[in-house]
Amino acid sequence: MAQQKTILRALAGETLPTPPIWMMRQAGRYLPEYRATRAQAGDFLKLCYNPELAAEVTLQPLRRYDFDAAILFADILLLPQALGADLWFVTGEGPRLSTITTAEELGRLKPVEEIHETLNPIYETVKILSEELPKETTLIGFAGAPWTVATYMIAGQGTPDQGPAHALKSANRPVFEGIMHRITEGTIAYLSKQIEAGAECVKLFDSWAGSLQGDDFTEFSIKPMQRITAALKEKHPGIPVIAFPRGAGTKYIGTHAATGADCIAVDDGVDAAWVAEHVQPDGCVQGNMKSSHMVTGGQGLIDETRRIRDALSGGAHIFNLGHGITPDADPANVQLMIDTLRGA
Ligand code: 1CP
Repeated sequence: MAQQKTILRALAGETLPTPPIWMMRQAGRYLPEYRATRAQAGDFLKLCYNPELAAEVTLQPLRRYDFDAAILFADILLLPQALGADLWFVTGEGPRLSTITTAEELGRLKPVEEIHETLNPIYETVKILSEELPKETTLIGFAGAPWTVATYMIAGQGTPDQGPAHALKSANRPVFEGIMHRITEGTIAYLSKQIEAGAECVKLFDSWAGSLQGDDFTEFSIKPMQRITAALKEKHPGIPVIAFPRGAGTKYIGTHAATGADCIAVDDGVDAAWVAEHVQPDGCVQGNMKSSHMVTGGQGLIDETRRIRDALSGGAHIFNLGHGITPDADPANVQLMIDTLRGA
């Protein structure tokens, strides 16, 4: 039977009359119903590990908006936790992890086969969603790309310039590469299980790819994503992969071929017309509306939605933001974006 789901058609390279749409962090703090369910769960991590409630928050934005995809509600830092790192969230500040910077600490990480003991509830969430989602909605699974996950495991928290990870890369290359290798293999195992549980597409978030310069970008952003993509496609033929090397700038050119991904997600640091000329000829692209329009709304939002849609109308495109929607966004602006995209 011919593929009917719009997201999967775009991922296969089809140019659609109107691009399908979903939104990074579509389940999140800008929605009052999300905040209520998180309170019911107790905290963010309890919400991630509660399959019924995680499925519920995944579905919440779909009740409000006619999005074409749902993204599993989880976090990229659950894999480090499954590998044995301590993980907690400080309210108002963000994630904290125990750090891995020495051979001894690397040696204490759990083997990849043991991650599922921690991650089984996530696969259960995927299973629930694959049963409950409307038939036209695509279910997206995800993980962090190895470089981005490594930056958190090495620093123990988010960092403005990923300094600690860059420092370890220079000071102790074997330990740095050992961490990258363990994350890469763990990500393949984690995403394989998500696919077996019902994810129809997976996305790799390399949120901090932009701080990798020169050969490092190829070695530590592109190559690990290529290895994961190839392994997943070998195990699950035809599974579409979205790669998001955020902040790549001109290095977005050629990333479809270099990663093997079906779609490249682009942030808002590159112009849609430039993306149409230099990236989209190689395959589907996703993005790249500024998240701030979800706060400010109005004619600016309308003009930008049309501009990006029209600039990328000559090829396969999934409409999305360039990064996640922020907690201060107005839910009404999301509806305005969808109406504008599908209207004149
Ligand atoms: O208080 C809360 O409710 C926590 C806020 C929150 C949410 C809603 C965090 C903490 N994670 C999430 C969910 C989440 N994270 C999803 C769910 C699906 C969706 O709706 O999109 C996804 C895909 C992520 C991915 C993620 N987590 C990334 C990659 C994408 C990106 O935003 O760059 C990163 C870097 C993280 C780490 C993380 N988790 C949470 C925060 C606040 C952060 C960033 C911390 C930092 O760098 O300081």
